[in-house]
Amino acid sequence: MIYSPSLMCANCDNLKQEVADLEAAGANRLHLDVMDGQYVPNFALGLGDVKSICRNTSLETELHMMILEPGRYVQLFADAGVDILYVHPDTARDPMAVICQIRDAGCQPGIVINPETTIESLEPLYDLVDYVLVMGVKPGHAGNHYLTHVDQKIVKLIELRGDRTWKIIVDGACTVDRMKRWSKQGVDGVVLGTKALFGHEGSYKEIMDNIKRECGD
Ligand code: S6P
Ligand code: MG
Repeated sequence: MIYSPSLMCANCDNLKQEVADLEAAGANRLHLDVMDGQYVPNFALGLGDVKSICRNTSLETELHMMILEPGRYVQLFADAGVDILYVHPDTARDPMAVICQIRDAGCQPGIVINPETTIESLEPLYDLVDYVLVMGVKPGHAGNHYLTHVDQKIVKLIELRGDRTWKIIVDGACTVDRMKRWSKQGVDGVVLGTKALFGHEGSYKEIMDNIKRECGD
């Protein structure tokens, strides 16, 4: 499993130390949420945070763009040092062009499936990307409640993928119980937020060790 802690849930007073602690705890990559206050009613990490995190980690970084017309900012994030860029197809006039832009900028592209978006409607895009990020919650905030119909979508998406090579990552309300199930079903990675990692008793290392014991390494 790829375990990707969401830095919007970390202690923003001390991001550099948080990054070091998450690395030492065994995180596989770092998840960076960027919001524009329009596509979703919130703001999360800023460009300065993104640059600082990329500068201070040896882990891969994945940036989740919750912004309208994200094509305008692909190069900016690539220059900031981000490795993977996720686009919500409904934010772009031409999502395929944004995916190509991401590759041309030297990053790996991913698309995001919102809870209300059907798996079938994105079929033309799957084989163009390296990652498919399935939202388990309405995007915009950490701590949102899990939408149970997503369970079925995950199973369906794994089935539809067959032996194709893009990876499936789940973002939002990833609890230990759900991660354990998804891992057995064939999900490749999860975003760790407030449900499993941040704000819990114990060090990041202790919590991550337990997650890996329960859900697989
Ligand atoms: C939500 C964002 C996510 C959250 C993360 C929070 O819009 O895309 O990446 O930061 O999922 O996790 P949790 O466990 O608090 O729901
Ligand atoms: Mg996210």
